[in-house]
Amino acid sequence: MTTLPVTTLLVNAVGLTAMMMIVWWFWLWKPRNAVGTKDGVIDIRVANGTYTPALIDSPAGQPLTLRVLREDASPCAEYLIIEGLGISEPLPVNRLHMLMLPAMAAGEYRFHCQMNMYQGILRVR
Ligand SMILES: [Cu+2]
Repeated sequence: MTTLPVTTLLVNAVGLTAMMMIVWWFWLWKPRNAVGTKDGVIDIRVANGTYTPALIDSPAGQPLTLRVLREDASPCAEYLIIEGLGISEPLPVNRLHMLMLPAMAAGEYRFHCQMNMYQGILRVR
């Protein structure tokens, strides 16, 4: 019986951990701490790989204005895509960007960057 060198085991452990983190980030991650809209407006900050807030509650049948401030200049954060609404919006860097959404039917609308790194959920109910 041969014993694996410690370095091989270490490399495998690091690789496995990285894979688990990728799975968690892309498929298992769910935002917590929902933030409600105020008078049909919500401020969203785009920085450090996350939208803040990433979970937004908005009343059904009411238009919503997203006031988005993208602080992350990396191309990853360039587009804000909202599923189910057909929105793919380029975001300027360090400039407040208004995005008007029409009155929406109740449901969950995922939003994310074009690479799915930044993720969030808009809950309309
Ligand atoms: Cu991205």
